[in-house]
Amino acid sequence: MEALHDTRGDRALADDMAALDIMLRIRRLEEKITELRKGQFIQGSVHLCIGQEAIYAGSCQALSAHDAVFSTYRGHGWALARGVPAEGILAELLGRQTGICRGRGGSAMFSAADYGFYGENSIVGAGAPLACGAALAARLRGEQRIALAAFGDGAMNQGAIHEAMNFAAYLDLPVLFVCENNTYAELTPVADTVRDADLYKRAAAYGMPGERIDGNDPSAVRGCVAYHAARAREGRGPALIEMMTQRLVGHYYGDLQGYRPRGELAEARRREPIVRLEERLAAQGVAAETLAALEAAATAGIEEAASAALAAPPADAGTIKEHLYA
Ligand SMILES: Cc1ncc(C[n+]2csc(CCOP(=O)(O)OP(=O)(O)O)c2C)c(N)n1
Ligand SMILES: [Mg+2]
Repeated sequence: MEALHDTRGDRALADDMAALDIMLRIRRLEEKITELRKGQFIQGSVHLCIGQEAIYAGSCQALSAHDAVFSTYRGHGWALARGVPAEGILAELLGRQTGICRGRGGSAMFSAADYGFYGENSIVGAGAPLACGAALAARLRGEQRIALAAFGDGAMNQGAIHEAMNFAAYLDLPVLFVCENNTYAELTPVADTVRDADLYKRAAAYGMPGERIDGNDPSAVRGCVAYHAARAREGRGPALIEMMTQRLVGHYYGDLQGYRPRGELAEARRREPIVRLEERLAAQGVAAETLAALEAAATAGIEEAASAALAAPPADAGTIKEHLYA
């Protein structure tokens, strides 16, 4: 690509271009899921991550293939950023045999351990103790892996999150606690539920580093996760990273968002991660045609994945009792 030159150096620009590619593919995936849900090809509740893409792109760029990521029900973006094929994700949501969990997990509960994506979770806060388990297992086996537990601002008030943070800090476990602060827990603003909305400060109470970063800037996310991941790999313990962002859609598909103050969404769209990164790259000399080509490739890739997923056979009801533990 002719435009990979800027004052920050080729490496940073190449990383930003790669981040944009991931973010665009997540955005197109979520838009396609919206369309398929609207058309009732996808059933049940769907939680979209539109607006929060920089968190997934930047974080996953800083992780290694063997690290374990645990997300919430809002996990499609994490999965794609970990390298799970879009076709497998779409087929999963469509309940097809070719789904990444053969249609058993659906939108909110699929996993893909082969890609270092240890799954979504519909129980708010429940991924964090699981991440501690993965980190402890890695330590006991002498592996260099770290675990990343992603959860929302609302989850910060769940008991399981406090227990996990204390446990990880006390044992110096290699866990990154990533709080995706989109400022809402369902329909409730986080500021209405806590005395101190600087959530990252809670890290101090557990004796681990905590910081708040711009979660709409993939390079800020990448740098921060790389720093804390390296620290965790050296045996220096966990960290809490509060990533500020905003979802540009409802809590779930169908949410009318009447709880948002007037103008909030318009303002959020002005600082949304894809527009911002494209503006920055253009200012750094990346040609408009290069950016347009990246967008077109993302759209074409998701269209192709959706066509293949829709053409796949439905999940086989005869196998419903497989992989059950009771
Ligand atoms: C233990 C538990 N309590 C309540 C719920 C219902 N619930 C689903 S999503 C949600 C809000 C979570 O907000 P946040 O942690 O900020 O994540 P976001 O949805 O914003 O990504 C709640 C309360 C749940 N699924 N699990
Ligand atoms: Mg939230």
